[in-house]
Amino acid sequence: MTLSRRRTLQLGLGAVAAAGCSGVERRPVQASDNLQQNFSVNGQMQLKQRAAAKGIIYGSASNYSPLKQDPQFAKLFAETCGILVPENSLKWGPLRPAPDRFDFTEADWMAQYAQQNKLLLRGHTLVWKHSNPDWLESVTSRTAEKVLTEHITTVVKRYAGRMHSWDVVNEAIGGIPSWRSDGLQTMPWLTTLDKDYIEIAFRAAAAADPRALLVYNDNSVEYDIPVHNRTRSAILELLQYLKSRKVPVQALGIQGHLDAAETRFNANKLRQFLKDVASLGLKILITELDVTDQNLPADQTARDRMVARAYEEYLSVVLDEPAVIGVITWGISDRYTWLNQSNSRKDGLPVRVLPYSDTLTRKLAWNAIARAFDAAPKRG
Ligand code: 9MR
Repeated sequence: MTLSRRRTLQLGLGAVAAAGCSGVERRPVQASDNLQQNFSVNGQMQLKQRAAAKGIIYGSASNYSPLKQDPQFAKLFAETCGILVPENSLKWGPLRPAPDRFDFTEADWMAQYAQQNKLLLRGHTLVWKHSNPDWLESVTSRTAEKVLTEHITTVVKRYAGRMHSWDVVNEAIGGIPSWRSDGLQTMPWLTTLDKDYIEIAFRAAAAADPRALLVYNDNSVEYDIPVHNRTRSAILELLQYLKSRKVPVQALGIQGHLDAAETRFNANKLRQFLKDVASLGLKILITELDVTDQNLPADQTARDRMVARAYEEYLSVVLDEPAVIGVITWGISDRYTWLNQSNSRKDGLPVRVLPYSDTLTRKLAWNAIARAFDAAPKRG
């Protein structure tokens, strides 16, 4: 097994923790939990139009091959979304097969798809601990700053003027607890450059494209559980530190990998966190929203309702905060979702986690998202 493949598998475990299933016991979920809730939606507008009516951007991540090889999906994607995030094509792994080589084949195709379909484009991600090529392991403290800066400069310049925003640094803190008091997680750049890797990355990105919104993106902030409580504090401290050093970070990306079986959603704590972030002068984007149904009962009607409820409950809280300017789901259809691989169900039933089913029909999750946009206050 190659190192990158092993990393991808490990990611599944990290992401489960990120989704709030960090081994803490949960109340068993009842199929009858929310049968009274009404998910009715008025009118015919698509999600992107409902969001835009409130001054909010809605869109989704997608991999390259579904957009390239599945015309029915590609058409639905363009109808539904206002922004496209290449799910994997801009990560170091696909982009940097060798230290002296870049492969922009997939990313360029996706940028062109976005342009042809009048979608905004969002970059994910310039620094992450996963999906790195094996050769990155051999970068030393002596060369690290040069390697990191050259990568960011080349990639960001290539799409300069065409990127709405960039996830400059992804998941420096969220997920498994760190041994450091600042919460930063072990990864190659921390080993070679210590905390400075974050500042170096943001300054390089700003110099290469002064127009893109530069985002610090992270997970594990939604629930009232120890790991999420710690993550919220550590992210706030990091953002305060970066602002105090005039580092050009302009927004926080909150991934939003939710768990429909998690009952410890604390709206007040989340609202306070969003307010604290906004008070630093930062915008907020929900960047990877999805709702795992891994621990829900098998019954499809009940499952769809519980997933929908999690979407609506979460979005109705975050969209109340005016600093939240965009919502991106991590996929639009159950046909293509990482949760099919990483958080699949023990009973083997296909997951039902995104707004459209695997046959590309709307589910209650679609209604829930539409309702949250319809109810959101209009941005100024
Ligand atoms: O959905 C992505 C999956 O296809 C990849 O195999 C995986 C590893 O690169 O990354 C997944 O996306 C992750 C995102 O890049 C960062 N936050 C967590 C996402 C889900 O694991």
